[in-house]
Parts: sequence; structure tokens; C-alpha cells
Amino acid sequence: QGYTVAIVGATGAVGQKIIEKLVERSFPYKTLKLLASKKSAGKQVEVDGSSYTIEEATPEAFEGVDVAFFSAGGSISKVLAKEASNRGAIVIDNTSAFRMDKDTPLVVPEVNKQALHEQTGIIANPNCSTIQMVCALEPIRQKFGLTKVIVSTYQAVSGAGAAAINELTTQSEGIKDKQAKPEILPVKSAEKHYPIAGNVIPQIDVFTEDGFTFEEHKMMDETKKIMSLPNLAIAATCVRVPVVTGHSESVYVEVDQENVSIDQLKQLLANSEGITLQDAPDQQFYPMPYYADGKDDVFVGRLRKDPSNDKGFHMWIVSDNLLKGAALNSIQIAEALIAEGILKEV
Ligand code: 11C
Repeated sequence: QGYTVAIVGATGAVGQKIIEKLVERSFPYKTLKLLASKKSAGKQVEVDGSSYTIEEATPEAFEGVDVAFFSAGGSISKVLAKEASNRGAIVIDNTSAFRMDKDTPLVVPEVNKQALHEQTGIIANPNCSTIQMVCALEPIRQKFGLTKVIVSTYQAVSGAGAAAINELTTQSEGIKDKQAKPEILPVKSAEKHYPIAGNVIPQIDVFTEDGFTFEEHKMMDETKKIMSLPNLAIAATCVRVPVVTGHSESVYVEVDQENVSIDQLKQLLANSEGITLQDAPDQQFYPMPYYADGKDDVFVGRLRKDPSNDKGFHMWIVSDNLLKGAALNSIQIAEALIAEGILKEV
């Protein structure tokens, strides 16, 4: 009884969190297929007291799979996701490979789980910095309307993978003599690299022609798609900071309704699914990545009314980028597929 579940990229940072969360949330799996590159094939991994052998991710490995979580990079998804869905699996893809395809639902269950009914085999999991923001924006849109969003992010290095975590750690140890040569951040394939320890880098991913980066475009374009707000006024500035896990965001929103009070906004967010309000400035209580690390929720605080616009509000949003930003949201998509009757009971 239960589903056959494949995890592609099982040895990576997000793949490991997916495995942990499947067990923690008692996801109804019958068999796990842990897939990775040829290099990792043959390794043994313990999951919930059972031993599994990592297999190479090949098209044939998806025979008999009901749900496949992909988290091994866009190029692997582009090659293998269709192979998996053609063999009957529903793919939940954690890369940017299909997010903006018009036939691929891009889903944060708290916001748009109805989009799952339009799936044709592949469902995209949004970018981490987008997910945590839309979780806070959606209740505001529903209650007060939403006309404008300006976001600046403070993103953890784990968003750029294990090598970036290693780079931060090594540089932190050598920060005084500056001996650790940067090779990964801001973008591994780029010409120039900058230190992240003791630094803040206003570049995540590559630049596009309009001067925004691809990460900034992900936040702008994905938000419009997930919230079905194609005309939303939105702009993002994405910045890497020397934090291992937990993305932070300073978000300015404008609502449609007049005379919305801070108390109304606080009450709304405090009662919204997946959100924990941490907003008590008199007690220095506000969200911080140090404390969000390992937690499922999106933490919101520092709520303020804009001094010059009655419809403008400022807030600070923090979440674990590997959990709600990646592994947890992917599993919540699978859980929603079951709850909505799309993934049939087996
Ligand atoms: C970062 N947000 O922090 C990126 C990582 O499109 O799923 C997530 C990349 C993605 O670098």
C-alpha cells in the first residue's frame, strides 16, 4: 500500500531534505527510488531504518514510479522529466526548467493548489525566494487587494548549493588574511568571483538585458504566474549575504483598500496558513534566518505603515530556503495532489 516515489538528486542538499520530510510527514510511500548521477550510484543510504542503494538516474529508472521529485539541476530535468512523465509518473520539478511554460502549473499549495488540476505530467516548484514571499502576499491580496510589490532580498548561500556553503565556511576561517580565493559566488560560470564572507553581493544568477538578474526575474515573473496577477506592479533586487540557511526579504506592498490598519494586517497574517507572525518590536521580536533554519513556516514581522502612503506597508519575511523554499513545498504539492484526487489512491 502506498506510492512508488523517486527522488532525483537524492544526494544533494534539497534531495536529502525531501527524504527527511517524506519520513517526518509520513508521506504514504511504498518504495523509494533514490536516483543520482552515475558517480553516486551504488552508495548506500539509510532512510527511516532501511538501507537503500542510490541508482543512476536513467529513463528506465522511472518505470513504475508514481511521483518523481526532481532536484538535480535544470539540465537533468530537461532531459529526464518528460521520460518520467511519459512512463506515468507525476513529476514535481524543483528547477527553473519548466516554471514559465504555459502548460506547467507553478504551485504553492496555500496560494494556487487549484492549478494542479491543469497538470499534464509536470508540476513546477517555484524559486525559494518567490515561495516565501507569495505565502505572505496571497492573504493580503485576498483580503485587501494588492497593486504593487517592491522586494529586496538577503539570500543565504545554501541557495547556491553545497559548494557555496563550503566557500563561505572556508573564507570565514581565512577572513583575516583573505587567502581563500573565491570561485563559486556570485555565479560559478561567470568571469569574476567575489568573496562572500564579510561581504554582500548584489548579484544572484546572471544578468539579463534589462539590468535585472535572472533571480530577480524569477521573483517578478513567477509571482505574477502563481498569483494569476499578470499586471501586478512588481520589482525585485536580489542580494547574497553571508548566511548559510534562511532567506530574508524586505517587502513593500501597496493594497487596494483604503484605511487598512496595521492591527488588521497583523491579525490577518497571524491567522494565515503556513505563516508565523513574529512582530513585537518592544521585545526586539522579529524574524531572523538563524532561528528559521530547520523550521517549516514562513516568518513575518516588522510590519509598518508607509509614512507617505496610506495604502503602503513594509514587512520582513524570513524562511528556510531549503524547506518551504524547496523540499517542503514540493512534498506539500504531492500531498495536495493526493487530497485533490489527482494522484489516485493505490
Ligand atoms: C538562490 N534562489 O538562492 C536561488 C536558488 O531556481 O530553484 C534556487 C534556484 C531555483 O541562489
